[in-house]
Amino acid sequence: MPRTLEGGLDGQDLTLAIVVSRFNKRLTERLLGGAQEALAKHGVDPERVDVVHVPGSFELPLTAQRLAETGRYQAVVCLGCVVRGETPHFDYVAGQAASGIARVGLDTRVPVIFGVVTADTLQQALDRAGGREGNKGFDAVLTAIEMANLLKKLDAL
Ligand code: INI
Repeated sequence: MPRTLEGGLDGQDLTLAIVVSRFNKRLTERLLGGAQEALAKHGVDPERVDVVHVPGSFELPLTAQRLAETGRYQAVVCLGCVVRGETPHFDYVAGQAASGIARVGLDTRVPVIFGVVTADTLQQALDRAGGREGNKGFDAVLTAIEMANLLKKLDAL
């Protein structure tokens, strides 16, 4: 029988960081609210969570890198919102945020979670930030918990 390895969603004993962008604050506040809901639902001690605010999504990777390098956190969650209709910078900001976040995870070996809403319209963004399509901040925290637990197991192999 092959063995199966999975992280699970028990957040006890995890220390996490959340980096949240202030750009599109109306939306990112909702993502942060969803993230906090998921932390509480899955037993993460609020005393073991640090929330760091940055100006925009472009600043998420560098900040996540510094946090991951401390060795203090089992995962870092990045929250932001980039709306295509609102900015000619969309491809630069969203692309750099996505590739930077992926690189920081690989370079530091700490799960760095992409909780950035990239949407074509404001309505689409609202739908994904606590509207009819759920809350990407909530989902990002679930991913962080699962990956932190999974990597703990892989470290013990
Ligand atoms: N930052 C975002 O998080 N979302 C955006 O939609 C956005 N727009 O529209 O440009 C945005 N720009 C700011 C950027 O993230 C940086 O803070 C800025 O360029 C300074 O480095």
